[in-house]
Parts: sequence; C-alpha cells; structure tokens
Amino acid sequence: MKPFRALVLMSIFAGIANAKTIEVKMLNNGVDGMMVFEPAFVKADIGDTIKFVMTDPAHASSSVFTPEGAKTWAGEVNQEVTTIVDKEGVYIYECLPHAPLAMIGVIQAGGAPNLDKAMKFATTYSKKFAANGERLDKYLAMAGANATTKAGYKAGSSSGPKDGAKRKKKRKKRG
Ligand SMILES: [Cu+2]
Repeated sequence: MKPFRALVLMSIFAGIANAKTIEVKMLNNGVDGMMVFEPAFVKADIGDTIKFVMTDPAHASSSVFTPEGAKTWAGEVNQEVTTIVDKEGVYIYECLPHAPLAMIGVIQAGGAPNLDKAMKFATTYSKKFAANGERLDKYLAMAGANATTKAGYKAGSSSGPKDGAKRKKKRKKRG
C-alpha cells in the first residue's frame, strides 16, 4: 500500500508548505486610477491567504461573489482583513464605500471553473458602477486568460464542469 499513500501525504504537505500570503493594498490612487485595490487581479493557489492592507484610510474589503462553498469575508471600513481562498475559482470583492467607483478586485485561486458564473454575476453587479466600469471586465478577462483547469475546462466554452445544480445561493447577502 505505502507508496501511493506516501505520495498523497507528500503532496498535501507540499501544498501546505507552499501556501503563501499575498498582500493587496487599498489605495486612493493606483495604476488603474482613483480608489483601487492593487494588485486588483491576483492569481493565487488554492489555500493561499489574501491580506487586504489598509494603505490609505476609509476603505474596506468584502466578497461579493465566491466559488460555491468558499469562505466569504466582510471587512469593516478601516479594517485590515485576511481570507484564505480555500476553493478553486474566481472571487470578486469590493470596497463597499467605493463600489460605485468600481473599487473592486478579482482573485483567481487555481483554475477558473466558475468563470462563466462570475461573468454572469458581473453583468448584473456592474450596474452599480457610476465610473470605471471597465475594470471588472478587465480583471475577469485576466482570469479568463489562464482559465484552464485540471478538468481541461477553458474559459469561453459554454459549460463549465458540474454547474447547474446549485446555481443561485450566494446572492442575497449584500445589504
Ligand atoms: Cu475604498
């Protein structure tokens, strides 16, 4: 029995050892303009920690779209918040006070099997933007650019793996 099991354990430990923390700054001014997260698109591995750093005051970070079953987060204004991206897929988050200015960001953990769902969500969600509406499209496109998963799913194909059944769920939360 051993060899296989040892291999599995090794890869689990390797996974833990490789888990890293990625910092995202909350800024009044950045490369993408005013009121931004930076970097606004993050390519992470599953299990990485994302730390939202209070570089400038009056910002916050809370998730608005996550993969099915993933942890959500909701930071207060002026609060540094961390989250572990424990499920594969695309995460979208916002700064609540500056959401109308599209102060939002995208994290991709591993592949992007839920990219189609994320894009669908973005269509409705982006109606709240009064400015900088192109940001979310841009960041989601970055996720799309490397969206091949282990299952071989590619962004842009019409159906992701195991979708459908548990569609709507995640929605209501926002207040
Ligand atoms: Cu903000």
